Amino acid sequence: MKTDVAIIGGGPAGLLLSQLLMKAGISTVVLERQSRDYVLSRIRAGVLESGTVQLLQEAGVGARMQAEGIPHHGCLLSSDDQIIRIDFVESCGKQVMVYGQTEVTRDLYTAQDALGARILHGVADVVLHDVQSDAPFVSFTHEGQHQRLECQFIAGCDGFHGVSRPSIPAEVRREFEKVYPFGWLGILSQTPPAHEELIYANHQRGFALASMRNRNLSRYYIQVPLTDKVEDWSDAAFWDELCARLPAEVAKTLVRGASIEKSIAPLRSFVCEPMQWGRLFLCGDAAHIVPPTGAKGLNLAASDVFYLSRALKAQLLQGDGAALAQYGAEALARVWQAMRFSWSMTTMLHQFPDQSAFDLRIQRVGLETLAASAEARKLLAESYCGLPY
Ligand code: FAS
Ligand code: PHB
Repeated sequence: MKTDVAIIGGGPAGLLLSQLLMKAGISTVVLERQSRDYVLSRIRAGVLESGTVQLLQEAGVGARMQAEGIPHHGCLLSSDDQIIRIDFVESCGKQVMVYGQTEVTRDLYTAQDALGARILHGVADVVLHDVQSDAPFVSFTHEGQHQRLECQFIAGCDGFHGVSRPSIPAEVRREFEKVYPFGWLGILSQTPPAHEELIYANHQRGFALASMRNRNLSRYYIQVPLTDKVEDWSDAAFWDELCARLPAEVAKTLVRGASIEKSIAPLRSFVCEPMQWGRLFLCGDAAHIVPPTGAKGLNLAASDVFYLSRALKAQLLQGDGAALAQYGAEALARVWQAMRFSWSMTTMLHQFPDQSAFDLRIQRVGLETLAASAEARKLLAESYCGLPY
């Protein structure tokens, strides 16, 4: 089997990269460990930056997003019953799109099928070979057959637990990590959202987030200790705790309902440098992880894909390798900005087990500064809506 670009991972990063490259006449093969149904069953991100929206439209997968997505011009931060609105349009002239990652992935699969993309599901034993040479290849098993995929370049889009990042030798990699001492318990319910905009709630009982997927599908999260298990939380207990943390005026009209999905996600900040090694290029969660407090995970995958697709097109269509040589440095500059923003939102809004009175006072001053300063709200809005590519 031969292709121009072998893509490991059929999540949003791998699929979007394949879509953009194929539309430019570059051949790809996507190797995905899970079934398509499994990939589409994962409930993850909910907010798209304007850059991500534009890239999806460039890829030809913007129609349903524009029809069913919900443009948001602001979000709320609350502390007990104090509410601060971040007006995106007034602060930075931008907006975000509320449209679930599951739907983005579904649209990408549909578009890839229409292009006749080669996406192999259920692959196993993926190994990257000779990535430092000019003839790398990937070996794997698929439907019981051992396969060899020869290619010019390999894109590692296989997420945090994939095989691509470890294919860069440990002595070459520099990894930066911060693990947070709590997780997010999230539920999906077929109920109208608690508010028309997202609410990020700082409360002495812990962080909470009121989000949504559409006007009758709500997504809620509460901070929980790492020792908690999903089975520890009945729906009733979740709703009670969520309402205890949201502003009273929101809690009293919040519509409860049965959870149709319930899961706990750990929170970490992680960056791997470099993001490229020889003819291997890491993209998305394979290279970095952010706590979801800043809604950056999926959006960073999109900006990586923007840089990598542009560089691969220059190399493969014009023989110009300059951008490809700079891919990792260019992507990392934006990754670290988003890393800092996600860390700052997480430390400002969560309760930490070992926090001191000083820490609590700093949190309070951070929120008071946002309430008092249009400049502070502008800085937050610019990062939340997405810094330029
Ligand atoms: P993905 O992990 O989505 O995709 C990688 C793909 O590679 C997977 O389909 C996997 O099956 C496949 N794969 C792995 N190993 C392989 C191998 N050896 N061979 C072949 N295939 C392999 N971001 C937000 O912005 N907001 C959120 O609220 C949010 N919530 C999240 C909740 C959870 C539980 C998780 C895990 C992440 C969340 N994220 C959130 C981040 C998430 O949206 C990621 O940023 C996004 O999925 C990144 O996309 P990819 O880089 O494509 O990685
Ligand atoms: C979500 O809707 O899942 C979501 C939205 C914003 C975040 C995190 C998660 O910051």
